[in-house]
Amino acid sequence: MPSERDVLLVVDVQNDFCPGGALAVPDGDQVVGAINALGRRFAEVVLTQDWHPADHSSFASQHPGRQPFDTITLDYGAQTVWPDHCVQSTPGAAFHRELALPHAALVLRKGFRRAIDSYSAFRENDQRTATGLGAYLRERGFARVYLAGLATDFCVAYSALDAVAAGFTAVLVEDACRAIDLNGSLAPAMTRMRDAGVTFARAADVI
Ligand code: VGL
Ligand code: ZN
Repeated sequence: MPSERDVLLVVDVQNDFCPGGALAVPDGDQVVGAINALGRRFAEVVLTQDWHPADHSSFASQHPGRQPFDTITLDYGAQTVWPDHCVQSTPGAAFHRELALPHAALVLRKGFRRAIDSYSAFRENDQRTATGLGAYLRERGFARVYLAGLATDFCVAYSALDAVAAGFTAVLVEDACRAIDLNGSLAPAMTRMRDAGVTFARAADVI
């Protein structure tokens, strides 16, 4: 059972990552039921919301000759380019309509700087620009972060790794996440998390 030092971090459960969305994660909408059930067990819930300007540098459309899912080099290094997704204030950027976490105290938007993508809820892809979430959670007295949402191998994995790097215990609720699995990206993401000390749980074990 979660304690008062535990927080549930719900990553990017937005229309564009669900079936029919611009960057649909296979079965992405299937996480909603488990996340709602988890949410009822946590006094503290934080949501992240991928939130890009229309000309965001992670969009393939901004790089002539590039296709979605290509890898390009930006100032800070390699960056996968994606279909345009989660554009600020569009329906695709809205949370899935059945997500029911009314008590969530913080919605953390990320990826709003044109030149820097942000998979992680803690730190942007330049690996320097902090989002402030680590300081927020520490000041609020949390020690352990449970993670759920989309996508396991991108925003969830980067968030879990950075949670550990920031000194938190991180627990990935595996069946409350779904992966993009781009060119087999899920397996190495799971290995990196395990090696970093992220632990894995099933929603039924937490609920
Ligand atoms: C994500 C790719 C681009 C994610 C966000 O939420 O995992 N992936 N933007
Ligand atoms: Zn994005």
